[in-house]
Amino acid sequence: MAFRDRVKWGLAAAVWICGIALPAPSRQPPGSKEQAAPLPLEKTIAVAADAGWVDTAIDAGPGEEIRISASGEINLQKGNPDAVCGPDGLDLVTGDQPIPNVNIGALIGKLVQPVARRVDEDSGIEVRDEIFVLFPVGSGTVVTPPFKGRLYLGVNENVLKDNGGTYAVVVVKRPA
Ligand SMILES: [Ca+2]
Repeated sequence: MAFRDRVKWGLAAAVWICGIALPAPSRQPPGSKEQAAPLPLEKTIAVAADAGWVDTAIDAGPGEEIRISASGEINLQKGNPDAVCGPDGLDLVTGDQPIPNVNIGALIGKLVQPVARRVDEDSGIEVRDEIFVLFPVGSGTVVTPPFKGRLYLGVNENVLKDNGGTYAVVVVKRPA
């Protein structure tokens, strides 16, 4: 258990290091004091259709605004040309997807705030208690987080392992 935890933290640290190492666009000349407000954070994230929830490594909370736009095409059932869709999903609502009233295959988001971690005494499995909110994204949306949390992105479908393709998603976070 302890080793697994260390590995997880190690991966998380590596992601942050990559994020810092990326060249950041400089939009103001050195020494300029006109733009004191923090620059918006912008990130491009690949959401593979078979990946489940993808951690954007973006934390946000009240007072901030998250703009999300998406493009690309996925297949909800490899080999079936009728199951190809874009970020708005297929024009089909089955009621058996993470957000029941949103098109199957659409890009969706989840804001997660961890509450506690505990180990189940019987199974030995680590259980994470969390509060979260799901919201539709589609090809684009603007979200004002109701609480502080981590942003995840995924596909509005429950059977993911037969999926193919990837959505390209751009997330911009700035003060609301
Ligand atoms: Ca599927």
